[in-house]
Amino acid sequence: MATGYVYHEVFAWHDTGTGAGLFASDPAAGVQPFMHFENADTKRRMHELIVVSGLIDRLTRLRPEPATEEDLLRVHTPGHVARIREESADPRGGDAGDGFSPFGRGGYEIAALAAGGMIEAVAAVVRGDVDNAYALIRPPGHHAIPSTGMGFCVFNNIAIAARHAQARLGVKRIAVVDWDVHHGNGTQACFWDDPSVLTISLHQDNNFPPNSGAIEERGEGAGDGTAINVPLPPGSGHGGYLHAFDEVVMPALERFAPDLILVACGFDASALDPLGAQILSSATYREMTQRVMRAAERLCGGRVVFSHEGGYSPQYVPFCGAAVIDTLAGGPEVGDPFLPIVSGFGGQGLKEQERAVVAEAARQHGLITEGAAR
Ligand code: 3YP
Ligand code: ZN
Repeated sequence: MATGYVYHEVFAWHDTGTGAGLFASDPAAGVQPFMHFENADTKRRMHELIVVSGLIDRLTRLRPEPATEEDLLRVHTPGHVARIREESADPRGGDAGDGFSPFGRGGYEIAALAAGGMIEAVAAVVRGDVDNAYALIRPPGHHAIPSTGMGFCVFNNIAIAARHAQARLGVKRIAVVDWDVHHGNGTQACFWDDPSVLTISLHQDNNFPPNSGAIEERGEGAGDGTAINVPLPPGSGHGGYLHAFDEVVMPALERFAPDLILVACGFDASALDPLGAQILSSATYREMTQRVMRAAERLCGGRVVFSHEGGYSPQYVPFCGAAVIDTLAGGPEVGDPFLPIVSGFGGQGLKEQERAVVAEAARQHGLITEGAAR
């Protein structure tokens, strides 16, 4: 049992500036400078916990190489890649595309290294060097569409790694499970009409992007039915998310029969996150990881690769992230001091409105399970 791990210190040098969370400061409008939500702290602190807890000694360290232009262009338009490269050369930096995804000078190289980190994690698993892998990369990727970045994402790391795997590593069918609290719109768009890639997004109903990720979004043409969306109501917890796994994610994976599973692993559905309104604990992330591993073992020789996405609690992301990687590496060995508090929050049980959304998503995709039939 070997688990690959990608991290590079330069990921913390991706400079999102001193805005007020989302916006540039603007004293005249009363907007004080502070830190961008997507600053280095959550990821750097997660890496430090992985080292200090000793979890690092159970992992196989993988070295990221920058994604090549050829890799980027399998997913993104030449215009997008060129614009990011040009703005990245400007000492003032630029923006990934929507005005609240700033990057500093050299942002192109760091974003290319993030995508390349995910490529290396996938390649190590496909080569059989490791059984599974976690890419702790920054900037994130799941909102980036072919023509632009958005939502703090510059390049779509998962889509780039998936296309690399298909073009270079002989992988055919790929399933993406996205449990970031925001809709995985970019990944969905990259494979919208492509039946070789299944995208499943569990997200908070209509959070970000606006009006994105409805149950009715299901892919088109040859890809009809290969995009699955489960927009869970705010306040969803342990019971709601695991129910979505049992009734939608697991049967959908089983039916699709992928050769490789990728996870868009955000931690912004945690109870302590400033950008989400869900209440997950590290125990939920542990159990979702176990379920994905079980599906991968049944369907594709255990081949599963995690790509870090959002998650904005500097205190809690490290423990949720360590729980996922610990599980991939055969744990439980790493603890979570927040768990007694967070797992005791009201609303962790499955609620009727969550059951209804999950049932509707399962119905939309013809996924009838024992649980639903009861
Ligand atoms: C982008 C702008 C407002 C919410 C924000 C979401 C970024 C994220 O974590 N996406 O997964
Ligand atoms: Zn997110």
